[in-house]
Amino acid sequence: MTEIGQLPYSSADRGWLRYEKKCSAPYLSGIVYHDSNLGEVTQAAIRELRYAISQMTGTEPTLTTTSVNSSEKSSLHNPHIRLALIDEEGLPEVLQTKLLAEQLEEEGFALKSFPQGEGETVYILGKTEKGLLYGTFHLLRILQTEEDALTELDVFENPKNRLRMMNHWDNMDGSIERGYAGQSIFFKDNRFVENDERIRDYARMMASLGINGISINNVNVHEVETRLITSEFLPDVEKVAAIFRSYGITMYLSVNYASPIQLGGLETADPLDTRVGAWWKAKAEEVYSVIPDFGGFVVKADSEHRPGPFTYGRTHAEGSNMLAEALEPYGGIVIWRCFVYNCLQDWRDRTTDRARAAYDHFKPLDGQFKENVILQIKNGPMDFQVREGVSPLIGAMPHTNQMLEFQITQEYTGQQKHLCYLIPQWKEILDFDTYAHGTHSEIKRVVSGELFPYAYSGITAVINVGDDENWTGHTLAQANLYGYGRLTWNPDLSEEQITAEWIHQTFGTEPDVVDHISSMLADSWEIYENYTSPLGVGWMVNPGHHYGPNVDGYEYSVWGTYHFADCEGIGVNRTVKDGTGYVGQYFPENAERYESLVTCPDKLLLFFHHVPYTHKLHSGSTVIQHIYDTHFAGVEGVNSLIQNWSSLEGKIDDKRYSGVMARLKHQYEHAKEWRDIINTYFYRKSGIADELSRTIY
Ligand code: GCV
Repeated sequence: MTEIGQLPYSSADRGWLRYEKKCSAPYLSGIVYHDSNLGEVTQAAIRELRYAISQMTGTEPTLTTTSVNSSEKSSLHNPHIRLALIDEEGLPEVLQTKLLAEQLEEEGFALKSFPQGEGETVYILGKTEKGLLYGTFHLLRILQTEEDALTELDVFENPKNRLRMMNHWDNMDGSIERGYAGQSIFFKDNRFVENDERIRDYARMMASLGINGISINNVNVHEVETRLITSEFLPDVEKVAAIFRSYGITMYLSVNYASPIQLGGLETADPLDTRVGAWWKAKAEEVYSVIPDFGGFVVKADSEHRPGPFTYGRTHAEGSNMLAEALEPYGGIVIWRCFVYNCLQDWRDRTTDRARAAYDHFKPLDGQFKENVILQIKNGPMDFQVREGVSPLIGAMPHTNQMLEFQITQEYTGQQKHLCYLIPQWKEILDFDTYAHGTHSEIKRVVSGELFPYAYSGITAVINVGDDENWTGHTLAQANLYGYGRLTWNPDLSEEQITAEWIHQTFGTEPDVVDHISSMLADSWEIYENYTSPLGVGWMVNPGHHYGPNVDGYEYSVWGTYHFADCEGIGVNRTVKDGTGYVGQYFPENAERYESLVTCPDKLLLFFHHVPYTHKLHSGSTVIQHIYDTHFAGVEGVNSLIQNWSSLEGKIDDKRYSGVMARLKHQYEHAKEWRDIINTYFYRKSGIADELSRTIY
């Protein structure tokens, strides 16, 4: 029998794969599989099942193949878990249904239970080995989360998104751009790490959520990372790719658009120069000779000083198509980021607007991209703010593949020192109706490829993981990673379900623990927004590292601000009537709503309008009073997070309890600093006193 191998790999925190809830269903005593399915992905599934069952029951399950000799056959008559492909010989007739054959997709799975011996046998069914892996993790999730899910299992799931990816911003020196949880798990001292145990654990965690693609290096590709696609590093990339491959995850790399110059000795990277195209074709051949199932390239071009086709007067369609041609023979794709803007633009000229940039650059190119190019679009037009409008580019290009980019790493949302649960934000974005094709043109339907017949589409995110023992710095920030993965599989899952699943698997099912952590997570985005970022104004952070309050902290020059506050008022006028015109990039239903002060939601008021401090909100409060009130409320909110968490002392292991508590205490002090700096600034700017006469300076 093939050696399946043992878990766990590393000594890091087990995240949501702890399997601490005890279970005793008879079928947990054995695992049965068919020899011919035993590829490495099925082995990963069996390894996980065996480990999880030992944790849950205290006993190792037996492993049996369906081709066993007669002496071992008896175990096939007892209840067990059986992994089976739907076209496998010997599958009970009742499972050979039309539904399964026709509706189960490549990565989908079904879980079915049938009476057998003194209990029930559970079938994990897939069309492919990946289906078996995802079905396995789903079964384990059910066992860890639901009270009485041990009998009559009848589950059928296909993923809603084809691409379910992670983007790392890891540098080969070991640092992580916008990383808040230690150093890279892939790189150290400009080489790959030698010990790959963390990578293996990470691959398991990601596969448990259905993630199927990873790009391991920063989109800002420096000199050393440019060499990842050379013989110097490709064998190492393949070693890591092999780990992910065994968990059904495909490897991608971020590449430097100027590679033909830096690596190839050409004097140009002009996409229309035949030497450049030929160089990339040869490079693709080399990459695929080492990594035959390589996914493709992620590209940040013409953005924040990165090279790109603009240097040669070429469009982004011309730039990306040239790369796509090189990858096409191997089935590879180009993931082309739309975060393209002029970071040195002069903000004193109030008709230019960074928010317009992605749409202005890309919308006119709709239909000009090759089929294996996908545009990767950040959820908002600015940059992962606490709150901003949704990118109007999403849904605006029916003839061009699109995917959505979220940021799990908390660059602007407290850097994993503050608690900020992002699932509610992402749900709002995914559920946002673009009206791109009538009503019900939600973002989730655009990026799942339901709305327009995209060849490729999906969701990706900048990951919040590093080599900290608990992966994410703040233990509760693991919930963002978990929830992100679950939403990429099924964006219709509710916030409540995701939260409950994560807590049950991570902290157990005791009602007190579940209630307190649920409410902490549910409240945390609003609390953070309250003391940092009123009414969609965003970005009042220190330039560079983006942590802590700095109301006028404009990134690229001394004279800019992101909010245009003066003694009369605040906010960016993005209207069509007399502003930057950005509002006009939305489909009419949304454009009309945002254009008018009467219908623009309070939460985005200052993102779309410049108004006097005395402007009355729909809530009845004035802008200035809202700023004061929310900043006081925000600090109170952090206090309530601390009270909630304190009540769990003794119910959570000391290590995780005290780690979280230390972060909450820091958050409380920092929230006070935010409150005082912002309130003082706006009191001085406006000269209007707080109606409640609280101390604000
Ligand atoms: C990787 C923001 C971040 C940068 C990041 C960039 C991007 O500007 O601050 O660190 O660079 O977004 O998404 O490319």
